[in-house]
Amino acid sequence: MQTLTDFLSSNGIDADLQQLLSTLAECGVEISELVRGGALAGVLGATESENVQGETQKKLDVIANDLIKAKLAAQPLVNALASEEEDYVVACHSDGKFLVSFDPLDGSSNIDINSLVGTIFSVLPAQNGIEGEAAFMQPGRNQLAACYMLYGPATVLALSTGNGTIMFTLDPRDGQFKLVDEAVTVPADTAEFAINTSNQRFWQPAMQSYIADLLVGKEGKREKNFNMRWIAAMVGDVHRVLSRGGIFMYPQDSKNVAKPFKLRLMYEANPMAMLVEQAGGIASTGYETIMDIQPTDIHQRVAVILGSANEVETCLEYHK
Ligand code: AFP
Repeated sequence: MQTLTDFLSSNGIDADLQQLLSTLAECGVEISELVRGGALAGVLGATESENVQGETQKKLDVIANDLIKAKLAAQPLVNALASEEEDYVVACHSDGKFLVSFDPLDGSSNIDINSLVGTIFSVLPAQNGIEGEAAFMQPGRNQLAACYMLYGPATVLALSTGNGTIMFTLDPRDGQFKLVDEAVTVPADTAEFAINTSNQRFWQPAMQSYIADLLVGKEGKREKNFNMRWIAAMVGDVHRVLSRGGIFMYPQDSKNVAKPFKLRLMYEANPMAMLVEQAGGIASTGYETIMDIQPTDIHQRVAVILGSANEVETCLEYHK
C-alpha cells in the first residue's frame, strides 16, 4: 500500500510542501499515541488555565499544542504559526515560506469520555514583507493545503492540496499513514443532518424553518425522513460527511450576543471547507462561501453550513 510519503512524492506536490506535510503527519502520529494512552498516559482532565477565547484548557489541548508548536518551530520552512491555544501569532523563521494555523485538539470535551477528537491544519503562503497576524489575513481560497487527523478507532488523515481530497489510515504496525481513498467524494444528496439542537431557540428564522422541515420528514414538503447525528467534534462530523455524505451546521445563534458564532475561521472552517469542496461538497456561512471570506482576526468565528451539495443548496435557499 502506498504511504503518505510515497503519495506526496509521486503526485507533483512542491518538495517543500511535501516536507511540511510530513512534519504535520508526524505530529498526528505522536498525538495519536498520547490519545490512545488515555488515563495511563496522564493526558485526561483539565488544567487551571484558559485560552484566549475564555475556554478552560484540557491537559491534552496544552500537550498537543506544545508538541505541534515545538515541531513546527524546528521546521525551517515554517514562517509563523497560529493556534487556537495561542493568544498571538508565533513567529518562527523569517525566510520560511509557509504559515500554519491549527486546532491542536478539536473536540476537547470528548477527551475525558473516550470519544472522537482530532487535529486540524491549514497552510497558507507566507507574504513577502508582511509579518505577524497581518500575514495570515488571507482568504481560505489561498490555502496551499488543508488536513485533519482524526483519532478514532483508527487514526485517519484527510488531506487536500487543491487537487481532490485524499484519505489515509495510520498503520499501527509501522507508524506510517497508508493511502485508502485517493478521490474522496461527498454524495450530492443525503438524508442525514448534524446540528446541536439544544441551541434551536436561539437560531435565526432561516435555520429554524430549514430544520423544522427536516424534522417533519415524509409528511412535510421535503417528502423524506432525515436522521440526525452530533459528535461534538467538528473533525468527527466532517469525517462522517466525507465518508458517507450529510450536512453539518453550526449556525449563528443569540445565546450569547457577544459570541454569535462558535467555529473558528482560520483553523476550523477554512481547512474543512477546502476538504469538503475538493470532495465535491459545498461550505458556506449561509450568506457567503467560507473560503471567500476576508479574515480580520486570527481567532475570528463564523457560521458554518457544509456537506452534500444539493442539501447545502437547499439550506441556502432558506437564507435568501
Ligand atoms: P474545541 O476545539 O474547543 O474542542 O471545540 C470543538 C468545537 O468547536 C467543534 O469541534 C464542535 O463542532 C463544537 O465545538 C461542538 O460544540 P457544542 O458544545 O455545541 O456541542
